[in-house]
Amino acid sequence: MSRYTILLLTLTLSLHACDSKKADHGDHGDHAHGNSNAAPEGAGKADGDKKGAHAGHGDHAGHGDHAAPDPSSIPGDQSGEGLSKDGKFFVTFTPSTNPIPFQETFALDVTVSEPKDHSKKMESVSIDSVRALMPAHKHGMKVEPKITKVSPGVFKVEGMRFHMQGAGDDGKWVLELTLNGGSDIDLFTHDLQCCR
Ligand SMILES: [Cu+2]
Repeated sequence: MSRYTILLLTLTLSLHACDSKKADHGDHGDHAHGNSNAAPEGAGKADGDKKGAHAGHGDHAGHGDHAAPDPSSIPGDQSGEGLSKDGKFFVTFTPSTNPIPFQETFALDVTVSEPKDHSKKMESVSIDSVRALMPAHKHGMKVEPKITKVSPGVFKVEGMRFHMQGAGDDGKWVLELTLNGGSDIDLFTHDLQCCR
């Protein structure tokens, strides 16, 4: 049996093992398959795949150990606020379903204000992108949120969905907004724990 076959078998077993888990692992399965198909030649590539498969398996194992976090570890109110990284903007956000539901689509109401006067909304600012990343697993969401400007400084971000959860850092998502004030671009990030 070639090493490649063994790798495939290992992947298949891993994926099967994960079928019984509560979390939605479709993305990991796809990745594993894509990698295998894309690298039919060379042990070097196979090593890369193996590494990737291991990382993936780590995620799955983690979920098996603690698929659902202790609900009391998730705040009842997951709205947040703070300055962007370079202090150019002050952001507040509130999830439409609060706390954020697991594997369900939700929206965010976002307000962008003057950094020195939070009661004053930013007149000319746009949100250029919204992402949410899971640092422990090095992936983002499987959906592309839609950003709508409601009024100056006020936005609705629809189509957010957290497809994985976990305890502690394993279940941490980082919300990331790219704010564009014309002459200033700045990032706003905020940790969100998933999910009750
Ligand atoms: Cu994840």
